[in-house]
Amino acid sequence: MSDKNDHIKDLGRRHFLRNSAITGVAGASLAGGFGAGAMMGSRPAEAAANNEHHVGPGELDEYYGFWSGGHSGEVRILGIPSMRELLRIPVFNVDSATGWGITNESKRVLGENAPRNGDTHHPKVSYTDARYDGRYCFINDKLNTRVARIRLDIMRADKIVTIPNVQSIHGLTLQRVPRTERVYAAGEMIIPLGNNVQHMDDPSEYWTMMTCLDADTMEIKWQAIVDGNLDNCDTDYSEKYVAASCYNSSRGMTLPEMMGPERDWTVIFNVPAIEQAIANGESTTVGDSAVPVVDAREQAHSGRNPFALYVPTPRSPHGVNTMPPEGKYCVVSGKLSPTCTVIEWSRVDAWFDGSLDDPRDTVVAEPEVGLGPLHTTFDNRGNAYTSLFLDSQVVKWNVEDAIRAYNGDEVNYIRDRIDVHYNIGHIKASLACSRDVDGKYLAALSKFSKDRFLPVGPMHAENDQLIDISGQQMTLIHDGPTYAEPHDALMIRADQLNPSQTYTRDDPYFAETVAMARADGVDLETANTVIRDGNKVRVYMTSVAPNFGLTEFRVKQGDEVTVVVTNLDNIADVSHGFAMVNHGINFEIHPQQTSSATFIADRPGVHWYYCSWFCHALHMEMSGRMLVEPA
Ligand code: RUQ
Ligand code: CUA
Repeated sequence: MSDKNDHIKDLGRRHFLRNSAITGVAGASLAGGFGAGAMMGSRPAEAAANNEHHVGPGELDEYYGFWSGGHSGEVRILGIPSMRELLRIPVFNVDSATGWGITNESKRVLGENAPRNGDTHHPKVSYTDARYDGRYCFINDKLNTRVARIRLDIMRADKIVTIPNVQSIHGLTLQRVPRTERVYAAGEMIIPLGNNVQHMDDPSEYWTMMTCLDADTMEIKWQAIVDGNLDNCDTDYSEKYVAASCYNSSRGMTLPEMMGPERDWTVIFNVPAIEQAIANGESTTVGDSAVPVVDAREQAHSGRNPFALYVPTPRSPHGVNTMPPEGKYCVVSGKLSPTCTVIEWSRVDAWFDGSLDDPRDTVVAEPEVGLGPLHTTFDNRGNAYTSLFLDSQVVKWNVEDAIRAYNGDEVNYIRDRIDVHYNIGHIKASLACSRDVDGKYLAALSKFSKDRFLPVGPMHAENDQLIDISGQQMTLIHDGPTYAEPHDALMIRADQLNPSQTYTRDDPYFAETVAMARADGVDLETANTVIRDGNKVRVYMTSVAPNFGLTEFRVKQGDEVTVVVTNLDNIADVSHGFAMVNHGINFEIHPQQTSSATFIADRPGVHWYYCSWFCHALHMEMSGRMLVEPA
């Protein structure tokens, strides 16, 4: 224990690293608050408070955390405050342990020929009345321009949609009230409309779009073409607006071109106006996609743009976060500007209804917070917390005081700063995207762990830190090393989720496999049989620890074999696996689940299959033989 504390209290080392990061942007001007921050950063922030937050063996956590898995392509569930990793949910990737990407059921979700990797950034859990309802988690794939929906009863993706007409989905957010009916997906990269090769060499013809999906069907409702590009996004607490940051308002192709302007913007889409226009038939389509598209670019409208409000925002802004619990303000974090821009949603109403003229008049504060502000989160006491990538700090500031300062009052809105290790990206406080915001914990996702953990070669762990924000001062209470590369996280209360302990036999996840069995005249719960259909062979078997219903089956070389296993065990946690040696087949079969996989039996001889999830004292013996007769 004392060893660990000595290790993390080695402040000299952290100071060295933080100061060297600042040197990189020497010359940037910073207002008051920063000096105080440097001072506060030197207090021993890692509390002896560890005990208070300790979750002992056998104790359950207070919150579920949903973490994106970045370019691992998955989503992870952590327990908070222990930061124990509870589950990895494979989404866009192939998972050796569960057979995701290998089973027929997962291939139906993924698409047969879809890419088997991805880059997950922004997990969002569905809402009813701006409170988490525990139904779905939505996640974007920046790499292959997709959006997935994960069922939170079984923790498996049930829909994956490729978004047409855009490249790279980055920002992802959800409608909050009356419930999540819409999912918003922000296209980041700009391309010619329809990727028309005629415009390949003319970047002035490159554009991107905001996409709106129906959360229930996962069909695409509409797209809106915008000026600039789209980065992060968030909705208000009505059903009206979605706001997105734009870091490439100049539509540059190179870094210097993208960094050009002092101000880019926040674009705010008027959803009812867009949907009304589509209902009136005032939309077009692009390329071969049938999705209705509206034009929200300024050039398309001679008067006031009915679809989008562009609020000038300094500079290359990044995070967009609506403040709970009422959703009065939206905070856009400045990245290359040491400021956050606070937009008041009611003034957005005023701009769209014509009672406000200057888009900048929707801005009610622009506090200077520190270097490299990326994302902002909130407590339930009127404070915002912004991640500072370059300062390697979290800064706590008061929103109403920042508004007073913007109006000319002499007031210090900075409340506290804490060092994080190192170079933080996303930040999220418990329940901070919902009405139930409770101001207890804050997850700080740091991009570099440097010296925080034992070295494991050139690839270092990331460092997800947990900060207690319940008091005046923030207290660091945990480091959590994490595998490449979570981008974002959210925490919901344990009682807001009610995951299934076993499958039910009528689960739609394997309904098509059940229908296939029915067409073969097979009752999955009793039959252990082989059906031949030309050179297609379907092998149906049950599993009950420690036995497969079939200990051998016989096929011919070249047959396409589909093995379907139904786990009749009904006790939570008695899972089996089906692994066919030398055939790359392995999948999970949890209690009451049916799973299947298809492969070619291309080599004559004896091929063993075995159970791959340790299920019983005789688990090793839970096996059988596939006998392949030569052609
Ligand atoms: S982004 S580190 Cu993909 Cu959410 Cu900001
Ligand atoms: Cu069944 Cu191991």
